[in-house]
Amino acid sequence: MYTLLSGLLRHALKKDEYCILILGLDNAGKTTFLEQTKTKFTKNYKGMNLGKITTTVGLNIGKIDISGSRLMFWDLGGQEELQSLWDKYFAESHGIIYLVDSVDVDRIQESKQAFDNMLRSEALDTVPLLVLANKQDVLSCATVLDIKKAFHDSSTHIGNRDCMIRSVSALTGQGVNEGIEWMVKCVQRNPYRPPRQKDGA
Ligand code: G3D
Repeated sequence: MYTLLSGLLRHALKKDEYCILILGLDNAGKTTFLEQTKTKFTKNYKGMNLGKITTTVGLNIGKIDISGSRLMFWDLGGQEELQSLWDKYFAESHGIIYLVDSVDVDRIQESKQAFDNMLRSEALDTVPLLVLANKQDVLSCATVLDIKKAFHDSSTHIGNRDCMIRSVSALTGQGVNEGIEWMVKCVQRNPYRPPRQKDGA
């Protein structure tokens, strides 16, 4: 009886888990975005001072629980030499959040190039993509329309997967909730990448 009950309890506590990669060039705001996301979606989370975050070198990991699922985030370093490691994580991923630094207009083409390289991977064919035009709190930044124009011809590689571009400020939190809520809906309805089952604790 105890075994049956504890088995049922374990089953009831299991959560669907999705792995979301946070990608983009170095300095795009990936780590700030991850910290902001954890702050917004984790009760009593006391994270880092968002203004004091330094660029991702290597890997940062975070998790949140939302809409009955768990999202595991992998924030990967965006330096050129680290971009070649991104594809090692593609097969395991359920969604991609790609950050563009809207202030550093001189690097928008470089960012688009890294994005196009990423899209060439067949391992991402069915994976939803959320492109975030970050740092929209800065008055002089490129608008989301400017970023859409710059990324326009990437759309030929997108195919049928869910894709959205939206504006965000990882620093102030503007647009973060909406982006994460869009992503969780996409991964939950994607039949091609079923979730992993994890204990809810
Ligand atoms: P990365 O992980 O992609 O390399 P970080 O990027 O999160 O380390 O951010 C790089 C710099 O951009 C940081 O500033 C950070 O504060 C800033 N930043 C990130 N997101 C935003 C944003 O939405 N608005 C503004 N204004 N700045 C942002 P420093 O000065 O530490 O280099």
